[in-house]
Amino acid sequence: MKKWLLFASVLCLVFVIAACGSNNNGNSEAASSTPADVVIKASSWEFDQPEYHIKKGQTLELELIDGVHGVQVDKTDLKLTNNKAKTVNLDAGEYEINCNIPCGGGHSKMSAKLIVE
Ligand SMILES: [Cu+2]
Repeated sequence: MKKWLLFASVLCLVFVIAACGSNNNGNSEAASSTPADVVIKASSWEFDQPEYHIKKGQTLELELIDGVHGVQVDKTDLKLTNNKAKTVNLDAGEYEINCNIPCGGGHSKMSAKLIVE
């Protein structure tokens, strides 16, 4: 009888662990099932690349590594918030991107270039 109880407990534990594991997998699959064409990774206080190249009609996404940041494409109404891909329908050219969320000491240094091809 005790053996059954132990077996049942272990089985429960396995289910709990499996459920946690599949939840995590579900999340990462959801994120990677619609990958943006270009991802800007932001941390405090820099973007991961000095410039990003994108073709008109492709999608652009902001990924936060640490801190809370946003992206504003200068002189346009294109803004990005965390993990929400947007289609870039800007004319070809060079645009400046800045962080648009006051994020602390290095906020004003957070800029990069977006080159639309
Ligand atoms: Cu900022």
